[in-house]
Amino acid sequence: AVIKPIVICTWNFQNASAKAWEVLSANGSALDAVEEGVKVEEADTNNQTVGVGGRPDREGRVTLDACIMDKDANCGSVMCMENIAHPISVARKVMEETPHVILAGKGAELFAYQQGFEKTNLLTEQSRKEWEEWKKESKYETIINIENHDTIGMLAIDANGDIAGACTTSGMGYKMAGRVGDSPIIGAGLYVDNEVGGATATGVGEEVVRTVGSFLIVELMRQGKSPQDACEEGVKRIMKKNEGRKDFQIGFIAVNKNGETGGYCVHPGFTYREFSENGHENKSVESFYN
Ligand code: SD4
Repeated sequence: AVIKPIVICTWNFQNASAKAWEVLSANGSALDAVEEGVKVEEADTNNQTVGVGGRPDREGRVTLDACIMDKDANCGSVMCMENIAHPISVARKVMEETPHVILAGKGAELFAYQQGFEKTNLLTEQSRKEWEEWKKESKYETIINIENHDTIGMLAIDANGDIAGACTTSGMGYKMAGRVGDSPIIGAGLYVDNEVGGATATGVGEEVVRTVGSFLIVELMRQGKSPQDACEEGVKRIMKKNEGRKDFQIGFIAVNKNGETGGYCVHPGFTYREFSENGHENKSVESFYN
């Protein structure tokens, strides 16, 4: 089969997918493409769900989660890390420079400094003000699709046909201190198997962790399901454990080895961005509820 590079990412992250496509079309690796791609969103201070500018936890601290996975099933992850602007790059360093897969909290931050990352204030004026406002009532609830973005999860296939993925988030706004979602957990927020394909998730992480969602979707593709059918089954598996519950959103996207893609979500509103030689498109996704 002819190999056609492709990149997809959760939500309509146009700049991030364009950056990844730039890397892929210059014959770069899928691994470089997903790292460079999601870094665009980590750096964007207007995006309050990823990287710098992300919403803080209840104590006012911005704590970031990210993971990355390559074609050889190497993976790296940082969770609950403060003061570092590009958690995805630290996750890649964990993968490449340590004997470990996950570094958490202060240990992850210390490792980042040792690798030459600079201390950065992640709390923007905007996010600080909104947190002050939130504190007045301290009412915690998850809100569906409020901004039409959330975690960025990205999957790419390069000119060699190799697959890599990355996932990065500031997690739920006003989460409890120390809370970790699905995004830095290999198998939950992201999974790549170079023989089969990859999957990644956005939305309420607790629900994705319960079913090890991304791993499930890749395994379903291994058994012969299309990326679309596998994503649908992934969401249905979650909804089976949450009968009647409507108060959370989850979106999955997936790509298989042939470059076919798919996505599915709980509530309408989730989209994914696809970039290939056929151009780019913001794809709307069917949902469990309508
Ligand atoms: C998480 N999937 O931490 C991420 C993003 C999120 O509401 O904040 N969801 O669960």
